[in-house]
Amino acid sequence: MVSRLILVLGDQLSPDIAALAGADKARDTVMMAEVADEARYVPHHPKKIAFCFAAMRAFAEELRGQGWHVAYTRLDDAENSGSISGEILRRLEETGVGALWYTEPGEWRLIDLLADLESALPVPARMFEDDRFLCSHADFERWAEGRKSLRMEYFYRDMRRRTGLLMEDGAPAGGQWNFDHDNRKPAPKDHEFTGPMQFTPTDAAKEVLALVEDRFGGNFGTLRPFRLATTRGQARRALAHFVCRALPLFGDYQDAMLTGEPFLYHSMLSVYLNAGLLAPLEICRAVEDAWREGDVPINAAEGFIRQVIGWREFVRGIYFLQGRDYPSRNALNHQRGLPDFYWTGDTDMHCIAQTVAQTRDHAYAHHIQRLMITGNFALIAGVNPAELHAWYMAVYADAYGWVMAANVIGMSQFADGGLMASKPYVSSGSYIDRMSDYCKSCAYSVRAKTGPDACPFNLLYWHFLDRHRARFAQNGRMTNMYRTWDRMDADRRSAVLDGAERLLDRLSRGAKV
Ligand code: FAD
Ligand code: DLZ
Ligand code: SF4
Repeated sequence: MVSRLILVLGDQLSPDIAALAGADKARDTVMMAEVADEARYVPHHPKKIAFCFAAMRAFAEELRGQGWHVAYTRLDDAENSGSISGEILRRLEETGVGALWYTEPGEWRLIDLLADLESALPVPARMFEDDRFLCSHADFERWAEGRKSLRMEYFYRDMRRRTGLLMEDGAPAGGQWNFDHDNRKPAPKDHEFTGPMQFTPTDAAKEVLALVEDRFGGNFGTLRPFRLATTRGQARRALAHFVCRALPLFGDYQDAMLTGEPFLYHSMLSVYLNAGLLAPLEICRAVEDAWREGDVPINAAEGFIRQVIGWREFVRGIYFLQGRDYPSRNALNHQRGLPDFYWTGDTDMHCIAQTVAQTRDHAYAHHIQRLMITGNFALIAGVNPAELHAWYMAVYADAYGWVMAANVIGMSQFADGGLMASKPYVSSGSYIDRMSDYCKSCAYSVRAKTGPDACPFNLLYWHFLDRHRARFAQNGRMTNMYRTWDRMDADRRSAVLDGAERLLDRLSRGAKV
């Protein structure tokens, strides 16, 4: 019988990952490698690199505990070749095994790299589909076939039926599929947030922190304090903590934003889920159980489960369905460079300064901050979507190609021309004012629509609509926006557009905005 080398990547830390499922502990060798190429292909936030390496080391120990033979390369090992392909070749030679098995990576970049490598390998290779997702490539292709536009809501209903989550006698629990209209409460006052569970770094994580500080300390983002879970056991405790402490109000305040409160009632579980420390059904069942026990309301349970079996699976489906060029699409032909304040936080716009500061400190921002603060600003200012995509890839601990592309290119920037969003997610400052307390402490006035202290979101929002009129004026979901703009008197409209032009000019010159 041929023995095999089983490659496990840094976001494949699940004991039942497909390539391991059919392998044999007695004969096969698992290989894992911390390599410079993966740590540097974008300038990842140091917390992401530390999380990845510490969780990889913990997973290698978990596998050894189960009786696997694991060949593990540390970043600072003298013989480390620096790349996944180099490490595969080295381990093949060292072990003399007869085949390479691996699970499909979550990015075309690595899929192509491994496919190219196959022809140079001395042994046959086999790639297994990543079945940790609830919707396979074939299922998504079947669902998408023949549809002109891809809308998450219909996909989500299929996923509910398929998984049976929150279903009663074939019908959605609570009598409706979606409780989003209950989930738009503005920023709560006088709440005390416990936030996600925090962990003292394990000894293995402490070693990694020193390594990352030394090698990647210059990247954007603060490494310490480091409070993330790095083992499966810790991640499960973080899940239990979320279900008990935050989930009951998750739905109500899902879209809210507050100064100095990065997490509110969000779970911060994406980092564990995307790396394989938790599984999607595991967390959805925990949420459903809490609802069945009467501990959480239906709008919270449904809202959360929709994100996981709906949005998460949907954005992955689009990434793989649309192919390699998807992240470089630019349907609105936006060419502006990413403003420096995305890295420095040095802006008078309090909403952006807050979002960037907590991104720097936690490698985290919640969905509405990503979509309606940094994403919205980039879209109305006309930032190049590929540059923005690269920024999101670098700064968030949960960032991987399969999940980022449709969120940035499709949902946030409308750069796929409306394949996944029926209208662009743009708003003026009034939406931000309604959902947050940011505007109260801002140098700009959210109420001012023109003049030097006018909120930049107010100016750029109308500028965006005006410059893209040919594309959007006929969009039924945007007619009210254009009606409001057209009803404004002509002097006011030109004052808004002039103000926006001046602001864009300041951005182009790198002046503080
Ligand atoms: P919660 O609010 O607690 O939500 C629960 C879970 O639902 C999350 O853990 C996540 O697994 C899932 N989820 C929710 N929304 C989405 C979504 N739109 N796509 C995929 N999963 C979702 N999510 C990532 O996991 N990685 C990314 O790189 C990423 N980049 C994003 C970029 C932009 C521009 C936008 C608008 C969204 C992005 N998201 C990304 C989706 C979402 O913002 C994050 O999943 C969420 O903020 C993670 O925090 P949380 O675990 O506290 O989420
Ligand atoms: C994100 C990441 C980092 C920072 N480092 C490694 C690494 O050294 N070795 C590894 O196997 N994986 C790493 N990863 C995760 C990969 O980049 C990830 O598998 C791909 O982005 C595909 O999703
Ligand atoms: Fe942001 Fe405008 Fe509010 Fe300032 S006034 S915080 S720029 S939305």
